[in-house]
Amino acid sequence: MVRELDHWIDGKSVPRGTQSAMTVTGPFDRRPIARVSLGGREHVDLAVEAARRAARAWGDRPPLERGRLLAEVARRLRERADEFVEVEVAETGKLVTEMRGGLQVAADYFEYYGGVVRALFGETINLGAGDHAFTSREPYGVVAMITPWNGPLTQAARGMAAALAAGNTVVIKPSEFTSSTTLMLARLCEEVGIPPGVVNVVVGEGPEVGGPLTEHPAVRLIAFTGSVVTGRRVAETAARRLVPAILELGGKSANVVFADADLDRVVEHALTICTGAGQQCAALSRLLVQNEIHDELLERVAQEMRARIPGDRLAPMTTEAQFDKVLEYFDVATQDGARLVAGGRAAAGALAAGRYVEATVYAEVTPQMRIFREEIFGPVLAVSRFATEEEGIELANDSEYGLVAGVWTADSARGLRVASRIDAGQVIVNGGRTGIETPFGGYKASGLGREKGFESLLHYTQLKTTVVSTR
Ligand code: TXE
Repeated sequence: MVRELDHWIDGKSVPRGTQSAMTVTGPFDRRPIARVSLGGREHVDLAVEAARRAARAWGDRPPLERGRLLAEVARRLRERADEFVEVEVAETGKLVTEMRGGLQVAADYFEYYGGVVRALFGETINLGAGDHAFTSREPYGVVAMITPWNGPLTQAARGMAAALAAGNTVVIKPSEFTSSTTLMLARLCEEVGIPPGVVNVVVGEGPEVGGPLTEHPAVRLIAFTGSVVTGRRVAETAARRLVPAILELGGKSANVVFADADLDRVVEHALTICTGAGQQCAALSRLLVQNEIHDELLERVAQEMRARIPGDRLAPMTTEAQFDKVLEYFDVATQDGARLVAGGRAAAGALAAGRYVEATVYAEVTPQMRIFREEIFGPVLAVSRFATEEEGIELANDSEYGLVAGVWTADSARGLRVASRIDAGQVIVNGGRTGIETPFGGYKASGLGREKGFESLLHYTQLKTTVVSTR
């Protein structure tokens, strides 16, 4: 079935009319799956205007009321899980099991922010008798959100839930390749009673929709998830307009494994590079291994990676451009002299109809090689070796990025010591579990600001200080 996707503005679907549309082909067999309206400035203007009109009333509602509506979004998302999962899998190529988990996470965001917004308080500041000073957290008004194609539903839910809980209204531009579940989510918000104009979706391509959206004078905050190149462009616009921007960009995250680590757990965790076929910003794509255990760990990881058969336990690349990009990196790795240990090719046979690549491992990867430095966004592990703790930390930090890092050691003092020295927004020691409660975001080129956790709610509000004379 080819889905027809139109904008959702002010509680209504905006028919395409004579407007042009783009055909999206699916990751499993490259057959057409959707026709997406190619929006432009006029749709952005309509959507932002609707969001601006809705902002005052929505921001004035008691947090309790907004929270209850968001909790209802969570409940209905779970109720309609199969439908959302099916559509998201068709567009992204994710494994059904992965997306079932993703659906729960999306619902959790609405539940969490719908509840925690009731604990969003200001402070009173003691200036002595005669003056009463207090702070309050106010919404910005219209928030622009731009999301990518690797986790369309969870990424939309993550920003929307926090922004809406805090009393903002939103205009979202999803990736042109994966717009369906964002549109479904916007309709669902309407169904539970969130007023028209509070959530708007404009579909289409980056420069034509994302550009005018970030430029729009009524947009007071921009939340962007995507590449560093586009993130920089968005940040430049935000700087010129003097509006804040939350940027969640890419990563080349290091997983640092010391000789005393529990290798069974390391192997299992290292395989998370295959989640979403490695198309995740948080992927631990550099495996840095202490010399003593290097050969053993490399062999064990490579063996498991070879067992990740594409189509069965490994998803395809979502877009054709991403498929081409990964294949290009296979050539780059060979030219740079990395040693191929597993994979390194597109999947052959019947799977060649889809955008499948093999789970891939390169060894003897050095900091001079491009696969050490550049985000591939595929199921590709770059393995390097180190001798001392100091060297491990240095290698981990030898990156333009700083989103996530892993540390594995039986020595908990060393775990904490190394975690404190690594330049990353989130460090996971011995496979510690993260949740929607744990703030997430980058150091260095991996971004600005934080998503998730209570911290995110603060980002979606601005602080006002009020001082009253009681003299
Ligand atoms: O990203 P873009 P692409 C990385 C990953 C991937 C690479 C390229 O390495 O291989 O980026 O992906 C919109 N103004 N990540 O090219 O272009 C676009 O329509 C405003 C990491 O797909 O950044 C989409 O909605 N918006 C990442 C969104 O930006 C513009 C997730 C992201 O697309 C725009 C995705 C413009 N001028 C890719 N141009 C992560 N952090 O998880 C495009 N867009």
